[in-house]
Amino acid sequence: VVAEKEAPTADDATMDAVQRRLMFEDECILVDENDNVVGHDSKYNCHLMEKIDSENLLHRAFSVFLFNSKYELLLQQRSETKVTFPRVWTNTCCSHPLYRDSELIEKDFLGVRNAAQRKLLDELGIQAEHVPVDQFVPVGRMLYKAPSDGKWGEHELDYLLFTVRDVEVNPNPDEVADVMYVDREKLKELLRKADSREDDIKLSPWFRLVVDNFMFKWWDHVEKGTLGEVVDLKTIHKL
Ligand code: DMA
Ligand code: MN
Repeated sequence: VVAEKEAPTADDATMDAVQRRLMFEDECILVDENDNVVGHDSKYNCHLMEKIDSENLLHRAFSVFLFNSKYELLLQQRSETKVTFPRVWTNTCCSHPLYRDSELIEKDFLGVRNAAQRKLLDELGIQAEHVPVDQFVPVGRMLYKAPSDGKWGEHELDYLLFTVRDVEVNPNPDEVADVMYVDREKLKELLRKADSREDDIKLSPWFRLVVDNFMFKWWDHVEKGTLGEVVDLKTIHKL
Protein backbone atom coordinates (compact mmCIF):
# COMPACT_ATOMS: atom_id res chain seq x y z
CA VAL A 1 0.00 0.00 0.00
CA VAL A 2 2.85 2.35 0.86
CA ALA A 3 4.57 1.55 -2.43
CA GLU A 4 1.35 2.29 -4.25
CA LYS A 5 1.06 5.64 -2.54
CA GLU A 6 4.63 6.58 -3.44
CA ALA A 7 4.34 5.54 -7.07
CA PRO A 8 4.28 8.37 -9.61
CA THR A 9 0.73 9.48 -10.32
CA ALA A 10 -1.13 9.36 -13.61
CA ASP A 11 -0.56 12.92 -14.76
CA ASP A 12 3.19 12.40 -14.40
CA ALA A 13 2.87 10.85 -17.85
CA THR A 14 2.52 14.31 -19.33
CA MET A 15 5.50 15.71 -17.43
CA ASP A 16 8.31 17.05 -19.58
CA ALA A 17 11.14 14.46 -19.79
CA VAL A 18 13.90 16.84 -18.69
CA GLN A 19 11.90 18.10 -15.73
CA ARG A 20 10.88 14.57 -14.79
CA ARG A 21 14.52 13.46 -14.69
CA LEU A 22 15.39 16.34 -12.35
CA MET A 23 12.39 15.53 -10.14
CA PHE A 24 13.94 12.15 -9.31
CA GLU A 25 17.68 12.91 -9.66
CA ASP A 26 17.77 16.04 -7.53
CA GLU A 27 17.89 15.14 -3.85
CA CYS A 28 16.84 18.15 -1.77
CA ILE A 29 18.02 18.97 1.75
CA LEU A 30 15.30 18.76 4.39
CA VAL A 31 15.56 21.31 7.21
CA ASP A 32 13.60 22.29 10.31
CA GLU A 33 12.22 25.80 10.82
CA ASN A 34 15.61 26.87 12.21
CA ASP A 35 17.44 25.66 9.10
CA ASN A 36 19.01 22.63 10.77
CA VAL A 37 19.48 19.74 8.35
CA VAL A 38 17.12 16.92 9.30
CA GLY A 39 17.33 14.66 6.24
CA HIS A 40 16.86 14.53 2.50
CA ASP A 41 14.22 13.60 -0.06
CA SER A 42 13.66 13.70 -3.82
CA LYS A 43 12.72 16.98 -5.48
CA TYR A 44 9.55 15.14 -6.52
CA ASN A 45 8.44 14.39 -2.96
CA CYS A 46 9.52 17.79 -1.66
CA HIS A 47 7.17 19.56 -4.07
CA LEU A 48 4.06 17.40 -3.70
CA MET A 49 1.60 19.48 -1.64
CA GLU A 50 0.09 16.37 -0.10
CA LYS A 51 3.50 15.28 1.25
CA ILE A 52 4.44 18.79 2.31
CA ASP A 53 1.28 19.00 4.37
CA SER A 54 1.13 15.46 5.73
CA GLU A 55 4.85 15.12 6.56
CA ASN A 56 5.55 18.83 7.06
CA LEU A 57 8.39 18.62 4.54
CA LEU A 58 10.49 21.79 4.40
CA HIS A 59 13.52 22.03 2.11
CA ARG A 60 16.43 24.43 1.62
CA ALA A 61 16.48 26.67 -1.45
CA PHE A 62 18.14 29.76 -2.84
CA SER A 63 17.08 32.76 -4.93
CA VAL A 64 19.69 34.75 -6.86
CA PHE A 65 19.17 38.44 -7.61
CA LEU A 66 21.73 39.49 -10.21
CA PHE A 67 22.16 43.17 -11.09
CA ASN A 68 24.21 44.58 -13.93
CA SER A 69 26.52 47.57 -13.43
CA LYS A 70 23.58 49.90 -14.18
CA TYR A 71 21.86 48.30 -11.17
CA GLU A 72 19.16 46.75 -13.30
CA LEU A 73 17.85 43.41 -12.02
CA LEU A 74 17.84 40.37 -14.31
CA LEU A 75 14.48 38.57 -14.35
CA GLN A 76 13.57 35.30 -16.02
CA GLN A 77 10.28 33.87 -17.22
CA ARG A 78 10.09 30.20 -16.30
CA SER A 79 9.62 27.81 -19.22
CA GLU A 80 6.33 26.27 -20.19
CA THR A 81 7.65 22.85 -19.15
CA LYS A 82 8.47 23.66 -15.49
CA VAL A 83 6.38 21.42 -13.25
CA THR A 84 5.92 24.14 -10.64
CA PHE A 85 5.03 27.71 -11.61
CA PRO A 86 5.41 27.48 -15.41
CA ARG A 87 5.44 30.79 -17.38
CA VAL A 88 5.72 33.03 -14.31
CA TRP A 89 8.23 35.88 -14.15
CA THR A 90 10.66 35.67 -11.29
CA ASN A 91 14.08 36.75 -9.99
CA THR A 92 17.28 35.79 -11.84
CA CYS A 93 17.58 32.15 -10.79
CA CYS A 94 16.14 29.84 -8.15
CA SER A 95 16.78 26.26 -7.20
CA HIS A 96 17.91 24.00 -4.39
CA PRO A 97 21.28 23.13 -2.89
CA LEU A 98 21.42 19.34 -3.22
CA TYR A 99 22.19 16.67 -0.64
CA ARG A 100 25.85 16.32 -1.68
CA ASP A 101 29.06 17.31 0.11
CA SER A 102 29.81 20.42 -1.97
CA GLU A 103 26.33 21.86 -1.40
CA LEU A 104 25.95 20.94 2.27
CA ILE A 105 28.89 23.13 3.37
CA GLU A 106 27.50 25.55 5.95
CA LYS A 107 30.67 27.59 6.56
CA ASP A 108 30.22 30.97 4.83
CA PHE A 109 27.07 29.53 3.22
CA LEU A 110 29.37 27.93 0.68
CA GLY A 111 27.01 25.05 -0.12
CA VAL A 112 24.24 27.41 -1.15
CA ARG A 113 26.72 29.58 -3.10
CA ASN A 114 28.05 26.52 -4.96
CA ALA A 115 24.50 25.53 -5.89
CA ALA A 116 23.76 29.05 -7.14
CA GLN A 117 26.82 29.00 -9.37
CA ARG A 118 25.82 25.58 -10.73
CA LYS A 119 22.27 26.69 -11.61
CA LEU A 120 23.26 30.06 -13.13
CA LEU A 121 25.19 28.02 -15.68
CA ASP A 122 22.46 25.41 -16.11
CA GLU A 123 19.52 27.82 -16.47
CA LEU A 124 21.09 30.93 -17.96
CA GLY A 125 24.38 29.75 -19.46
CA ILE A 126 26.35 32.13 -17.24
CA GLN A 127 29.91 30.84 -16.94
CA ALA A 128 31.09 30.03 -13.43
CA GLU A 129 34.11 32.35 -13.69
CA HIS A 130 31.74 35.27 -14.30
CA VAL A 131 29.82 34.57 -11.08
CA PRO A 132 32.46 33.75 -8.45
CA VAL A 133 30.93 32.25 -5.32
CA ASP A 134 32.55 34.87 -3.08
CA GLN A 135 30.59 37.57 -4.94
CA PHE A 136 27.19 36.27 -3.80
CA VAL A 137 26.01 38.25 -0.79
CA PRO A 138 23.57 36.21 1.33
CA VAL A 139 21.29 39.02 2.49
CA GLY A 140 18.73 37.02 4.42
CA ARG A 141 16.60 33.91 4.72
CA MET A 142 12.84 33.51 4.41
CA LEU A 143 10.45 30.65 5.02
CA TYR A 144 7.29 30.39 2.95
CA LYS A 145 4.73 27.95 1.62
CA ALA A 146 3.06 28.42 -1.77
CA PRO A 147 0.81 26.08 -3.73
CA SER A 148 1.35 26.02 -7.49
CA ASP A 149 -1.52 24.16 -9.14
CA GLY A 150 -3.04 22.15 -6.29
CA LYS A 151 -0.91 19.05 -6.69
CA TRP A 152 2.47 20.83 -6.66
CA GLY A 153 3.90 23.59 -4.56
CA GLU A 154 6.75 25.00 -2.51
CA HIS A 155 7.59 24.93 1.18
CA GLU A 156 11.06 26.37 1.44
CA LEU A 157 13.66 27.97 3.57
CA ASP A 158 15.09 30.26 0.93
CA TYR A 159 18.51 32.00 0.97
CA LEU A 160 18.38 35.36 -0.80
CA LEU A 161 21.67 35.89 -2.64
CA PHE A 162 22.53 39.24 -4.23
CA THR A 163 25.29 39.91 -6.74
CA VAL A 164 26.30 42.75 -9.07
CA ARG A 165 27.96 41.44 -12.25
CA ASP A 166 27.86 42.18 -15.96
CA VAL A 167 27.37 38.78 -17.56
CA GLU A 168 26.63 37.14 -20.87
CA VAL A 169 23.31 35.29 -20.75
CA ASN A 170 22.40 32.26 -22.88
CA PRO A 171 19.08 30.94 -21.56
CA ASN A 172 18.46 27.20 -21.53
CA PRO A 173 15.03 26.73 -23.18
CA ASP A 174 14.26 23.72 -20.95
CA GLU A 175 14.28 26.11 -18.01
CA VAL A 176 13.77 29.67 -19.22
CA ALA A 177 11.27 31.10 -21.72
CA ASP A 178 12.53 34.70 -21.65
CA VAL A 179 14.77 37.13 -19.76
CA MET A 180 14.80 40.87 -19.20
CA TYR A 181 16.59 43.49 -17.13
CA VAL A 182 14.36 45.84 -15.15
CA ASP A 183 14.98 49.06 -13.28
CA ARG A 184 12.73 50.01 -10.37
CA GLU A 185 10.19 51.72 -12.62
CA LYS A 186 9.97 48.74 -14.97
CA LEU A 187 9.50 46.41 -12.02
CA LYS A 188 6.66 48.58 -10.70
CA GLU A 189 5.06 48.46 -14.14
CA LEU A 190 5.34 44.66 -14.08
CA LEU A 191 3.74 44.53 -10.61
CA ARG A 192 0.88 46.69 -11.84
CA LYS A 193 0.37 44.38 -14.82
CA ALA A 194 0.48 41.28 -12.64
CA ASP A 195 -2.10 42.81 -10.27
CA SER A 196 -4.45 43.69 -13.13
CA ARG A 197 -3.70 40.49 -15.09
CA GLU A 198 -2.64 42.63 -18.04
CA ASP A 199 -0.68 40.88 -20.85
CA ASP A 200 -1.14 37.61 -18.91
CA ILE A 201 1.78 38.61 -16.65
CA LYS A 202 2.20 36.42 -13.57
CA LEU A 203 4.88 36.66 -10.91
CA SER A 204 6.20 33.83 -8.75
CA PRO A 205 4.95 33.90 -5.15
CA TRP A 206 8.49 33.95 -3.68
CA PHE A 207 9.59 36.84 -5.88
CA ARG A 208 6.43 38.69 -4.90
CA LEU A 209 7.19 38.14 -1.20
CA VAL A 210 10.69 39.53 -1.63
CA VAL A 211 9.40 42.49 -3.64
CA ASP A 212 6.66 43.31 -1.15
CA ASN A 213 8.88 42.96 1.92
CA PHE A 214 12.45 43.90 1.01
CA MET A 215 13.22 44.60 -2.62
CA PHE A 216 13.10 48.36 -3.00
CA LYS A 217 14.94 49.08 0.23
CA TRP A 218 17.64 46.53 -0.58
CA TRP A 219 17.92 47.86 -4.14
CA ASP A 220 18.89 51.29 -2.75
CA HIS A 221 21.64 49.63 -0.76
CA VAL A 222 22.87 47.66 -3.79
CA GLU A 223 23.21 50.95 -5.66
CA LYS A 224 24.95 52.74 -2.80
CA GLY A 225 27.27 49.78 -2.18
CA THR A 226 25.97 49.46 1.38
CA LEU A 227 24.20 46.10 1.15
CA GLY A 228 26.28 44.94 4.11
CA GLU A 229 24.16 47.19 6.33
CA VAL A 230 21.00 45.15 5.70
CA VAL A 231 22.53 41.66 5.78
CA ASP A 232 20.78 39.67 8.52
CA LEU A 233 21.54 35.99 8.72
CA LYS A 234 20.18 35.46 12.20
CA THR A 235 16.53 36.07 11.42
CA ILE A 236 14.49 33.59 9.38
CA HIS A 237 11.64 35.71 8.01
CA LYS A 238 8.43 33.69 8.20
CA LEU A 239 6.31 35.07 5.35
C1 DMA B 1 13.11 26.45 -6.56
O1 DMA B 1 13.24 26.91 -7.83
C2 DMA B 1 13.58 27.49 -5.63
C3 DMA B 1 12.85 28.55 -5.28
C4 DMA B 1 13.42 29.60 -4.45
C5 DMA B 1 11.46 28.68 -5.70
P1 DMA B 1 12.93 26.04 -9.12
O2 DMA B 1 11.57 25.51 -9.07
O3 DMA B 1 13.28 26.92 -10.28
O4 DMA B 1 13.97 24.87 -9.00
P2 DMA B 1 14.65 24.09 -10.18
O5 DMA B 1 15.29 25.13 -11.07
O6 DMA B 1 15.65 23.21 -9.54
O7 DMA B 1 13.56 23.38 -10.89
MN1 MN C 1 11.55 24.06 -3.97
